[in-house]
Amino acid sequence: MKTDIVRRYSHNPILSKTEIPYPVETVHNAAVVKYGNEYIMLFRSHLRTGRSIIGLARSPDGFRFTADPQPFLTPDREGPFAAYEEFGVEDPRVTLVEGEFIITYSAYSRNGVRIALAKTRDFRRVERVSLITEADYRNVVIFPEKFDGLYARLDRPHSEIAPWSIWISYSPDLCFWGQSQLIMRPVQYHWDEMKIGPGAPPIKTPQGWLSIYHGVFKTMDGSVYRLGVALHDLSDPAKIIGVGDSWILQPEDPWEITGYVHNVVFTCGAVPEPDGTVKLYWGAADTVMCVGEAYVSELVSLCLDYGRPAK
Ligand code: BMA
Repeated sequence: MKTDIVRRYSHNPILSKTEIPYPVETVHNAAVVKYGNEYIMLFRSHLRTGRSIIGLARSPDGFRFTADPQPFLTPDREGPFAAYEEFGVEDPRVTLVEGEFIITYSAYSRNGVRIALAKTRDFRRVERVSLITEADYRNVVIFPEKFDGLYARLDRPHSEIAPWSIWISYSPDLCFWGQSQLIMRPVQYHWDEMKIGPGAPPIKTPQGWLSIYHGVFKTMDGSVYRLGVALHDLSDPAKIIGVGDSWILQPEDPWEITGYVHNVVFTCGAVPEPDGTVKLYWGAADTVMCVGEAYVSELVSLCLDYGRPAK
């Protein structure tokens, strides 16, 4: 029996390579936001070179998406971003802050993986702003509100010494970031013991900021990517109020278990709805996009009632 707190949409997967009007091999790890009367999805696709680009799809209801005829963001060929996007652009996240959609994505190159930040107001013109990390950072999500006048982000540096943990940093202008602190670690012999990383940009709830993150567990058959939840203090997001002990989603459907990378559910976006539900989007096996629904209050309860330590 499936007891997931996230109820999968019955017509998953909702977007795959056959529906994209230009040649791609995968459709996964997508950000989704509401803009006007539409849901906008920015999705990652592998090309046949093995490198990735970012496409855009639109939907009237958050379930049925149609891709635009052209990709949305491909590696820059000149200018300051070009040297860092040579191997591709991956895993976008989008947050609406003060009327602007802020996009973060992984920029891959021979110099490592960095996070680039871009802005758009209309999902037609996009302006690259800054490369906001040095090498070996991934999974940057921006909070939708500022704290004491500063933007805040969660991210996940790579480190061979410390476990791969979630950090917070702040910025006055989206370019310069600091006051970094480690706020959440993987827990040993737990479903997230190998590494954790921010997933969807945090969602405001009366009890705190709800963060949906991914956790990885190493098995004899490779790594398994699952999703979990954490709750951050409303006025001080560096403070974690609770972390759910159990995962909220794990690979179960055939397209989650088998694909480009087996046993992966990976989120870059979730859309809270006025009725108290959230639409959660995830890339399945790095191959197709899926959606499910959950009650925000149930995810919050999981953090508060069945917690594991944050650190
Ligand atoms: C991570 C990233 C994600 C990917 C996941 C599973 O390290 O590369 O983009 O979805 O692995 O392959």
